[in-house]
Amino acid sequence: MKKIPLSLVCMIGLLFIATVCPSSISTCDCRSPPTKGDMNCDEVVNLLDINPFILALSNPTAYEAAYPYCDIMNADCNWDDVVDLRDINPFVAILTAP
Ligand SMILES: [Ca+2]
Ligand SMILES: [Ca+2]
Repeated sequence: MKKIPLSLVCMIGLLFIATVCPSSISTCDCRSPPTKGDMNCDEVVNLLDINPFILALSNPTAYEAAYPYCDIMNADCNWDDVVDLRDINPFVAILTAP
């Protein structure tokens, strides 16, 4: 995935957790851009994402309470705009990708 410079993303107001944006830019409102499978928003997909992924599928409200700065749509690993059981296999594929 192509990375967009943080300063650009902040300027167009799309993004990011406010604390990572330069203080001179006030339009950040901000969630991290989607990284499919990154369910705890640490910008990597690894074993630590399994439990939050399961939580997102089984109890979206609890997921959003536990990870308020994460986008639950990171669990939409098959890109069909729905978080459901069909995302499990693509999630596993992302998790196990070299
Ligand atoms: Ca993660
Ligand atoms: Ca999906």
